[in-house]
Amino acid sequence: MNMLKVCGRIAAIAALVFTAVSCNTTNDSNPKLDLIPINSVTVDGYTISLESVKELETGSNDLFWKIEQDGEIMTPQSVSINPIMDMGDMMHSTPYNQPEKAKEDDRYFKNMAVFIMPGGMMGSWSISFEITLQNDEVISGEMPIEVASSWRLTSVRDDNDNIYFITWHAPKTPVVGGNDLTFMVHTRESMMNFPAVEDLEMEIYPYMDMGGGSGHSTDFTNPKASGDGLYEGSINYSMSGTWTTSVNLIAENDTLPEVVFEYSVRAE
Ligand SMILES: [Cu+2]
Repeated sequence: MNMLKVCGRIAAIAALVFTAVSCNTTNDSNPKLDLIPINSVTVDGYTISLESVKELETGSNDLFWKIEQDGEIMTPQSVSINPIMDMGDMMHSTPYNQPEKAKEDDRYFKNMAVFIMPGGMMGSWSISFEITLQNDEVISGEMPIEVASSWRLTSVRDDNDNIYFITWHAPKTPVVGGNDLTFMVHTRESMMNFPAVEDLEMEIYPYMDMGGGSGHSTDFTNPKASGDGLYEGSINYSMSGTWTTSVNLIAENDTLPEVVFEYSVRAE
């Protein structure tokens, strides 16, 4: 093969690769949203709907907000929320951020909330909202929600009784092979304020108990702080089945008591 042909071939491959990459980028910014309804309330003739990719549970949740009048979707100027758990003798909030226009689908506003307790016997959750429409009309109300218990949230306290809520943010469904691993860590400054903690060190250890006193770990990298309370590492699972991952937070050179996440890893 002469040099010209080789170069032509490389150019052709490069063009193909470039096209493939462009297509991927387009797809990634517009993934198909597969939402389920969580609840909806009607205020002053407007229907406010809360949707998510799954039933709400302890740990991190993406909340999608939609506002409709007579079946027509409205795009508000802003949506402001506040999740509250009413526990009878006290109320508290949870770590969350404010909704912004969803990149995935401009019919929705989207925010993240980490629910720190399940609803039920202990108390009930609701999200108060205030929505400013394009015509400056403000609609406000409350959205009652159910929050189920999950394995994705745990907490630990330091010697000074500061609490750290540790959320297993990703992978949502661990699978055999390489997984990007993301935790979130929040603390509690008051019952209504749960800021992200950005300056911790984190050490993890994934382990599979094979029974009979034997077990093994697998390849992993310790998560590192990447801002906004996120800690990013990886685990490459060698087998499907039940795994545990212990997490040690190191705050100001103090190693806090170990917490353990237990979950199943799917074959694919
Ligand atoms: Cu509570």
